[in-house]
Amino acid sequence: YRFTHAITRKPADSVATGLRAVDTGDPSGDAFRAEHELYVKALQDAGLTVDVLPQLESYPDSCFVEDPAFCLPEGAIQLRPGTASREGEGKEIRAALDARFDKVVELPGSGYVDGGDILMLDDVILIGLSARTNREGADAFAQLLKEWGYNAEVCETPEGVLHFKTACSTLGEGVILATEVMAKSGFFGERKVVVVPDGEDYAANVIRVNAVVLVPEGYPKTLAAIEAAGFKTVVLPTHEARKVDGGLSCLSLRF
Ligand code: CIR
Repeated sequence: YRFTHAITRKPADSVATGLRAVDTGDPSGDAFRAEHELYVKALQDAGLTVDVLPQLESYPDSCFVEDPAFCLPEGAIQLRPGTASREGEGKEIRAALDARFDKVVELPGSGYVDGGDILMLDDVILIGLSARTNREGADAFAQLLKEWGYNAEVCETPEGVLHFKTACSTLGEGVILATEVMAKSGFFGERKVVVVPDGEDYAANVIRVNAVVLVPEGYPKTLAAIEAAGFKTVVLPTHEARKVDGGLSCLSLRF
């Protein structure tokens, strides 16, 4: 599958107050925007037309555009992020979705789904229940996907993992990258899994964009494992995003 477009949003200065499980210091808006520019450039180099939405100070976590929407060739789904400070981000991204898709629908019902909990595999879309994605939201989303002709399955994100995709990614050609805990979960059946080497769990969140896999800087063992599995890589700094539990996938919607 070839992506042609991405939607991103410039990090705001308010990202300094972004949500995080463990405080390792506040990210700086300036430093984050510098890393974000490299990220946008890497998507462009991979062949994508990239929309960069303006920074949105009223939503500190709004640069993580993966969470309020999900995009498929058939259309886009406006989601309802499952934490109070982010719930309104679905409405904020709606116009950008409408500009790129003929069909845009809102997640039916009143449940919650964060895009970070949705993993697209070749033959199934996995939806992880988490502190952000609840049963009502996941079931409504799965139902919608079925109506669109997709196979969807709801599973439990392992304890202590923010989003399902914090701990796993699609590398392409049917191969998954996953932390050891996620690899042992049984969610992936007989599929080929590259396990993230010890101590590098953060690097489980990578993105395959056309010919390359974007990998966070500072995880040499994971980088080597991905390359050994036959994938071409591009390394990007994510030091500011990491301070607020963000990674490479969270920073864009790709379609
Ligand atoms: C949050 O807690 O919502 C943000 N600080 C980080 C969101 C990361 N998004 C993702 O994993 N999809």
